Amino acid sequence: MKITDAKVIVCSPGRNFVTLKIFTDEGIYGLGDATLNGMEKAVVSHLEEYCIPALKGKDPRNIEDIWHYFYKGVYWKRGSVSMTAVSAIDLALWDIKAKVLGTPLYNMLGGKSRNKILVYCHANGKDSEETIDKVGEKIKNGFRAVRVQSGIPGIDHTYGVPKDNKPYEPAAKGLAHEEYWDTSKYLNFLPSLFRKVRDVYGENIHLLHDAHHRCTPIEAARLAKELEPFHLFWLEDPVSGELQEGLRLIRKHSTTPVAIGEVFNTIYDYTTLMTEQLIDYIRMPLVHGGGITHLLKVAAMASVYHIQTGFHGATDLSPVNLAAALHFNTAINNFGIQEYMPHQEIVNEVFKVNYNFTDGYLFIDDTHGIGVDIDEKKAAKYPYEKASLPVNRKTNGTMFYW
Ligand code: CS2
Ligand code: MG
Repeated sequence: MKITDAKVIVCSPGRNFVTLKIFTDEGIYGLGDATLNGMEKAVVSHLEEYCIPALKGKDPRNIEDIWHYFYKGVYWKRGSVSMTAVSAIDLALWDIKAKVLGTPLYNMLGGKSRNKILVYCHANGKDSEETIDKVGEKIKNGFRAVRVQSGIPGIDHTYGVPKDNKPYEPAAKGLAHEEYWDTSKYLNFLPSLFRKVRDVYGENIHLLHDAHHRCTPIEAARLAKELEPFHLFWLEDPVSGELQEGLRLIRKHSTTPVAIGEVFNTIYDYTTLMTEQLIDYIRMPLVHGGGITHLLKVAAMASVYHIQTGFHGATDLSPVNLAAALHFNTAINNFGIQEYMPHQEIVNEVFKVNYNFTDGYLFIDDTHGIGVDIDEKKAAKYPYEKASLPVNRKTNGTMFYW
């Protein structure tokens, strides 16, 4: 079997997506998500200039060898752009192999460890009151786990809260706009929000929160300690992950579970975090973390340290990634939870999906392969529009993490 060609489909049904389509001489093709929010064209160029020419002629069944060809074979390795390209190739090859063998992808990953995938949704409001109402709405919709984000008194606009009633999409058209941040206002506000949420809804709902890389280790330790009484399912990205040993301080002060890594792209980003048991969930998604081939290795190493998966699943990860994640989550033993920000309806005009949400869980069907297809004609109706993630400054003007 040979790869005859591949192409990159860029479209923007409500937001930008990048999809790799690999063709073979047996008429079977595979899809991979190559979307990197705000940097889409960098991945397109990497795939078209460097990867696709090298893919042609290879046997698509040799997934492990091709993975290492594009990892070990590349001198300037790692990083979000190149690893998103590697991930897209990997997803497409697993899609092809499962289609050739006439089976849904999960059967190639060990078969079913579960029949349904626990998911968490987002509840966000401009203030505590609106946020608490939104949590109630999500519970009524059947969700058993809710990520809680709120506007913060004294900060004009912050991460995770839409500026208007439109679906939350952090990337805005054109160049990056600037947002402003005040960590002390955030730290002084957040525990009171979770106290109110617990007072209203009690303990029988999983609550999560995303600190979005914005604390120093000691600030994160304070936050995790003060959130401890509210029994969060996890506190996400408490610090920026570059300094893995920075998370030691959080562990010293709190039993609040920690999730990190949606911006990571290889197992090497996790080695200290895992071996020193500084985290409880891995967030690194298939689309940015080396695909199925690499995440199988990451999840296996995580299982040694009682660490579970909690894959990133925001709307800027396409239905191809989400479906592949559901196959992965179906099969592995140390699955934890899956983020589920439903894509806008318009996205389903372009991507034909094989999953559905019921009563707090996602269910995937037995379509062969990953099970998602893309309608190229419909995709062409929604051309790419440059969009950028915000940049963030502290209120004293200092550039900071967004
Ligand atoms: C967030 C993301 O879902 C999350 O946990 O961190 O929404 C993130 O801000 C976006 O994916 C960035 O593109
Ligand atoms: Mg996050």
